[in-house]
Amino acid sequence: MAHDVNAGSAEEREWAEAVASVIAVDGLKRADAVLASAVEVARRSGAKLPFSANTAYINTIPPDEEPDHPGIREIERKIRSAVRWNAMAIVLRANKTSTELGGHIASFQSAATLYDTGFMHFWHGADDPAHGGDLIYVQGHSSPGVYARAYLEGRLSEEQLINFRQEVAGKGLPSYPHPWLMPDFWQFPTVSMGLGPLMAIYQARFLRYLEGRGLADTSKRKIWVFCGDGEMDEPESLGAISLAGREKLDNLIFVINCNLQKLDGPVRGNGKIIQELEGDFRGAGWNVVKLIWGTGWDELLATDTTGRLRQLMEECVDGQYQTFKSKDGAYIRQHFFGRYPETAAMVAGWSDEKIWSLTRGGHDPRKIYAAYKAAVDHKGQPTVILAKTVKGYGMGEAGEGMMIAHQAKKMGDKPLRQFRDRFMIPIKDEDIEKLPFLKFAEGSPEFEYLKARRKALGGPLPKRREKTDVVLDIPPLSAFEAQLKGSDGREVSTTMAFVQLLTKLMRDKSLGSRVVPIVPDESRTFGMEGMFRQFGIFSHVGQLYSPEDAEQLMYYKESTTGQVLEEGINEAGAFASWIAAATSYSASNQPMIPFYIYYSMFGFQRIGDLAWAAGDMRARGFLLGGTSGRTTLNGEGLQHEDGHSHILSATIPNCVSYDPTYGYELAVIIQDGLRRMYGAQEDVFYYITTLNENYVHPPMPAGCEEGIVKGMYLLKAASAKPKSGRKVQLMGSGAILREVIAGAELLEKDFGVSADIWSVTSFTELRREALEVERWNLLHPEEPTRVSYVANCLASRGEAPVIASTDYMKLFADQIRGFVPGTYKVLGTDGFGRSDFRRELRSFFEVDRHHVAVAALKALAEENKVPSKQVSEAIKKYGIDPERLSPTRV
Ligand SMILES: Cc1ncc(C[n+]2csc(CCOP(=O)(O)OP(=O)(O)O)c2C)c(N)n1
Ligand SMILES: [Mg+2]
Repeated sequence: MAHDVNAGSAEEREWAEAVASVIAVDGLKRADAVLASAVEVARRSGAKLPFSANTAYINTIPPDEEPDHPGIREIERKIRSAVRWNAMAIVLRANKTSTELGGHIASFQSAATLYDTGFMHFWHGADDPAHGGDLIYVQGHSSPGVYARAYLEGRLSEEQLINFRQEVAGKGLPSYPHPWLMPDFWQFPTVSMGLGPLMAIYQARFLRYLEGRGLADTSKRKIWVFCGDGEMDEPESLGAISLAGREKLDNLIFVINCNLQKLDGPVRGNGKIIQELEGDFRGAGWNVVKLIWGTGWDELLATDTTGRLRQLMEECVDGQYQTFKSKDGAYIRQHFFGRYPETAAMVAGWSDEKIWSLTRGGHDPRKIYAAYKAAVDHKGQPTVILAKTVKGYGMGEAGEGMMIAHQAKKMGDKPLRQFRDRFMIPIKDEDIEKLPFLKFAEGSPEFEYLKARRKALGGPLPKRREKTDVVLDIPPLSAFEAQLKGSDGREVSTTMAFVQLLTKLMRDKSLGSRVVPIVPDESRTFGMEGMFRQFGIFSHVGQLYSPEDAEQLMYYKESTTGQVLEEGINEAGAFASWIAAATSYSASNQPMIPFYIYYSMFGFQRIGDLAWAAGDMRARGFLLGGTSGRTTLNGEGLQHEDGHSHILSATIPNCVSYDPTYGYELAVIIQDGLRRMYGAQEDVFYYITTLNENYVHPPMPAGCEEGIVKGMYLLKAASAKPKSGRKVQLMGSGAILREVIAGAELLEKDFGVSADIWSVTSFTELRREALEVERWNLLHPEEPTRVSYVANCLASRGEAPVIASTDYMKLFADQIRGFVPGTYKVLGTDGFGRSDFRRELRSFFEVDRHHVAVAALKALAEENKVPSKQVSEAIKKYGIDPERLSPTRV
């Protein structure tokens, strides 16, 4: 509207006048329709239309389309003021003696009314089974505001508020939303910026999947996501918005709190974050609701016949808007309205106070209600609400609109009093310093109103379900007979064994429909294309084309009831999908069994922070690191060959990881995982590496199930009676176990050394158990000493040096060093990968049969059981160049 109708040629003026008169007489909607049809004529004729992704810098919903706010406004104001006060007091009290604990005041103060309106009027709890409950992703560092409200509702105690950020004694509250630390309260960990928006988009899509698959009615549920405007800088925040638009996720609502500031300073000091985000989201197919100005501005805009005020609003950049709100009414009169005579005249009769009291949209309950209502009613698109607010709203000189707002955790006496006065908080002067928490007595109108609102909306929020009450029958191990009996002489990979096992599980009567195979465009890599036709690929529109391979048995079938989630080349999105499925037992009371299979190299190191969040969220499901092993995925080279995903998985406390060699090991591990996660409902998830190397799989030896699960079992006992101590114990995992077996043969044949062979399915689990034992011994010095499983296994075979070789960095097998009795030598694939034949790579990384044999002889030489000369002989015999550079240096 900043257009001057008097500019341009006579013809242009005529058109502009005509548009202005349609707006004046019939309103904006009519003008939109008239222009849209005129523009369509031009577009069809090939006219180069000017492109703009933006609408004017005013509210999307005009005042005459705002519904009435249905709440009792005065009671709501009192409640909101108490929430504001308590949220601030939580942080101030925690930081009274020192600022060691930290915390944030300014973010929630800018968003208080945005949350309040949701809690009071929109967000459904899960207590009403006919609804199912909305899912709210709270901005991480706004948590004090959510605690403050839960306290008023009687859900948290004063002691808990006092112990904000003091959790160790067990009566405190976590800094941010963490389901791990508050499992009956927080549902979604959001504080690592960008993960919340990404996870929420896939959550919204997963609810559609549950619906499409006929497992749950999720049609009434909405996903609400709160993020900061600074947070939108994260690639993860915007990375999946086109998916939400494409999939028409009208169950998804983003509320972006545009307080124009991030941590250090302005988000877009020289620009306008709301206009930028509007363009991004509109381009991605979203419904955009801009919530910029509070009610006070309506009368000014209504008299803006020249368009000067709109022009000014548009011209003014965010850095300047921030400055205005850190000053006062007089400053705004001079530096904002004063820029043009027309705008100066608009407020000439206004007091400075009246100018100061002009609010931004995100602080106006009526405008927020209108925006939320428009969002929940909107069909066919996700909605983003771009709400303009002031960071540190109400904090005055302690931080309001100031650069330091984000980290302000102290407030002086004067700003505290001003805060109290501004929000009409009933605390006397003499009490203010004590920072008492406000509470409404039971039976008071405020308390009863709070209770009644939540009751009408299906119970309290946030609230997390810890266990599902859906009982599943877990198949016995014998269900996986095909894997247990070996491959009958055929050469297959553990990946093939896995796909067979998965297919079998998908046909299981009890669990089958709950299995969710997830792939990031790698089905054919893993031989899973057979599943397309058998189980279908989920698509909300089904299949609108006839696929090229329609004539074939295993054609590319998309379907509204499809079971496979084919996420495209998108590991972060696929992982977010996995998280939604793996936590569905909690968010939807629907236990689902996701199997996400991917290139192991593009797993933890690519999406590590999401994996950490999955641990926090108590995800239950399976991750399959396919094509794993630095030397086993041989042809693909440096950026594909993974020799460290097991190091990374070991950092997540509730991630149970395995590196199996044989199909039967895989079957035992997966069956045990099903039992633990879906039978006993333990909050763990599994990471299992699989291989693309083909070899013969033996049948399962009797009695090794327990060892497979615990992390090691004796695969083969030393054959001969060892001559004068010529014995070693060899350990191996994954593909390299087979090199270890071959190494044992060389030792026997070439040097008369016999070897026990251990298949180590999990060095990580062995270490964890041993650490627990060690800790127990430390704390119980006078009790009989306990022995770890790994030490016990090795000691049971008599004293002999131990040598381990794996396809991972040495650190992997080194994990158990402290628990191995006697000499321990570790081989591993430290360094960058490269392409070659497997044989060459294993020699290069010094993990092959020859290096196993040399390391074993060296260990024996150190114990004077063989002469050192024999080690040299072996080095020579096996063609090893002792002067070659180490693989970490080339
Ligand atoms: C991945 C990540 N990087 C950095 C941070 C630290 N951090 C916490 S809040 C914040 C600024 C947030 O600004 P904004 O998103 O605008 O939120 P506001 O507080 O203004 O509402 C930063 C940098 C984080 N939590 N996560
Ligand atoms: Mg911000």
